[in-house]
Amino acid sequence: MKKKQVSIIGVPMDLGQTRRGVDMGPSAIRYGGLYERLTDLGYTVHDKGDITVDILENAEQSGTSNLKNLESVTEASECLAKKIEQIITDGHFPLVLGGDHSIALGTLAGVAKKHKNLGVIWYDAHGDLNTPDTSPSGNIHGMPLAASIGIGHSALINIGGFSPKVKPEHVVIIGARDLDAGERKLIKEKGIKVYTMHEIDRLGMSAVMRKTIDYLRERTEFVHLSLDLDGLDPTEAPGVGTPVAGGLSYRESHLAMEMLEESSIITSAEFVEVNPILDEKNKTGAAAVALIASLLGEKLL
Ligand code: 6HN
Ligand code: MN
Ligand code: MN
Ligand code: MN
Repeated sequence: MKKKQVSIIGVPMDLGQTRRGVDMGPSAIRYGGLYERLTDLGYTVHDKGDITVDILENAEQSGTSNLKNLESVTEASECLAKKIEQIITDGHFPLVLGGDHSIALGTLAGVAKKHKNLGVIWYDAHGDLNTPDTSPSGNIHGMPLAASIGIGHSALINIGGFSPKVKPEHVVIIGARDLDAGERKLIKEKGIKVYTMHEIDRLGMSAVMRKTIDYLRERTEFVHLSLDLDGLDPTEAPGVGTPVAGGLSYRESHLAMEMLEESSIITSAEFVEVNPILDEKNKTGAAAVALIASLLGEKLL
């Protein structure tokens, strides 16, 4: 039997927001023992290293929009998209390590180029559905999901040379608890499925994941998981730049990964927003590793 192949790619990106240190996220996840954890599961692991991202000191500021570091983010996204495309062409599972959530622009461009009829699970405290007009911050990490459904700044929408990457009705957001006014409006207008913390508390994570899996199975052929560590509660994942209280527990997140693994629907994944400067002894990096291992088949027994 052919061994399962995973290709890892790190994106040391901190230009989509303003808390420095998240560019060290890929290293923190690697130091958490990712390679060994995956080889122990029987995977052949190809760590492709990190893509090159401008440092803040050298990032160009064109001043033509309110988006911070737009040129540098766009450039890194184009580069990431090409790498992801190649990984999928090679028949490997793409696993992207962030880096702030703006990197999803590039990941989804690469994935969507190869995988038509794509679904997306956005596991996050936030919707990341802002546009230049609705963003309270000008931070691009609050915009990648909007751009991926085709809404927002043209430079972000057109990464990879096509738009949209995913249809709004093929997106499921899980864990939301901090949505800006413009994001709420967009969710209603576009009919995006959202399981906020309210629904998760009422229904339980098991039911939410069952519904999510059924929903995407009926509508899509491939599913990308974009997991922002701030979806977890800050007590269990303190190393994130935009923490929001009242989040998903480590146990709920673990169950979610196990259910996704059992369902076999996930065809690519990214784990983002790990900021080791804000972390406590790499707790968040270690949580990311454990969740990745569960997603890729690690069992308790
Ligand atoms: N993230 N909604 C806020 C903004 O600035 O647009 C926060 C975004 C956080 C984004 O955590 O990936
Ligand atoms: Mn996010
Ligand atoms: Mn977030
Ligand atoms: Mn907010």
